[in-house]
Amino acid sequence: MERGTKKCRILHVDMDAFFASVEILRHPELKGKPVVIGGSGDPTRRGVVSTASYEARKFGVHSAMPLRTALKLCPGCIFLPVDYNEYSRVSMEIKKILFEISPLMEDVGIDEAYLDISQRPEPPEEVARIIKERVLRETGLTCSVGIAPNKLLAKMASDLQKPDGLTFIGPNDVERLIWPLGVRKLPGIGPKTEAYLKELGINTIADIAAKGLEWLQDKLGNSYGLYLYDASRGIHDSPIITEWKPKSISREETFELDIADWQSVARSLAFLMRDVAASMREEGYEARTVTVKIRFEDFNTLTRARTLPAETGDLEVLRKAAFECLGRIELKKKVRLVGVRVTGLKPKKGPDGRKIKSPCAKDARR
Ligand code: TTP
Ligand code: MG
Repeated sequence: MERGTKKCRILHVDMDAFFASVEILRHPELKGKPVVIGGSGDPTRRGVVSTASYEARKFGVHSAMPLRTALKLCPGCIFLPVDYNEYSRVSMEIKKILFEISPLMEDVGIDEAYLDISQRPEPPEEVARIIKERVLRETGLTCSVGIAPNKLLAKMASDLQKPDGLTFIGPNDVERLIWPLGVRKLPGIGPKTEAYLKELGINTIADIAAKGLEWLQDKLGNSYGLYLYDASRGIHDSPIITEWKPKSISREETFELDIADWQSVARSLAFLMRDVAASMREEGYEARTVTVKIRFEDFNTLTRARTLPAETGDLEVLRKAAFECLGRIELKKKVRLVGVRVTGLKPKKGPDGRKIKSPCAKDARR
């Protein structure tokens, strides 16, 4: 391994079973028990698993699974509702510690971040120990750390020995540590690409690396093919982006019972739009495009978007655009879910040209 060499300067931190661990902190009696966080916390109702403690994962429970399936797999699991405010608060504490370790920090989600640690005087392994120790002491939570020459390998490294892991991947470790993994472990490969690759006889990252660039580009397009060609060799050069800018802000609501009347759909949309506009204000953004999503009882899903002449944070303008989108969707079946998303975000600037951000701005994930 390339421990301690100058090449390993990117560190990725990912909290272990984040939402569940935060809940266990404030309900210590749940420690060591199978805990599932999702929706309203009632597994007989609709909703999906946000995350599960490692004890619950042994029963096959995982993120994005319907709560009802989780209940079937693990009737003894303890189900709790999502308390996003509390997780955001803890997330900010963690990011503060990481930022103190290195201001070259890229905040990529509620429970993860990249740090460029090349300016630190200590060897990388020591920096990782300091981080793990401070995060545990100051928040009571464990995290997993990956250290590598680039962001791609650092992220894969942090995932290799969860929970409470510390893993190095040097350029010479790719064949041994990365190639045997299933293709889904490569960031950027989702379930659809995984299924497609499987049809092509590609199951592991080594299988990708065995293909030529032309073959990959032919099957998967020029830029994605090139990404996979490089990534399967551990080659990746995207820089640390220190100013975090969300690509979108969205909210959605799944109804307890499918609804048939336009009024209820419209009411939900108005609420969701108001929430999105409040987040935009908190985060200090204006948006150009509003997209409305409607999922019907048969899971058929339609989206309609409206791009405005200029970025705005004005709730009335945003709401009007959202309703215009809704008007373009024929509600001939019962509705299961309503969602709204704003994209084309631009920082809102004050008269002094600086970004306006509410002091209580929250960290937003998906
Ligand atoms: P992850 O880091 O993917 O998962 P985790 O921290 O729960 O577990 P691990 O130890 O494997 O890292 O996501 C961080 C949080 O984001 C997670 O606690 C809950 C939330 N989340 C969702 O709400 N839905 C999802 O589908 C996923 C993957 C995560
Ligand atoms: Mg995590």
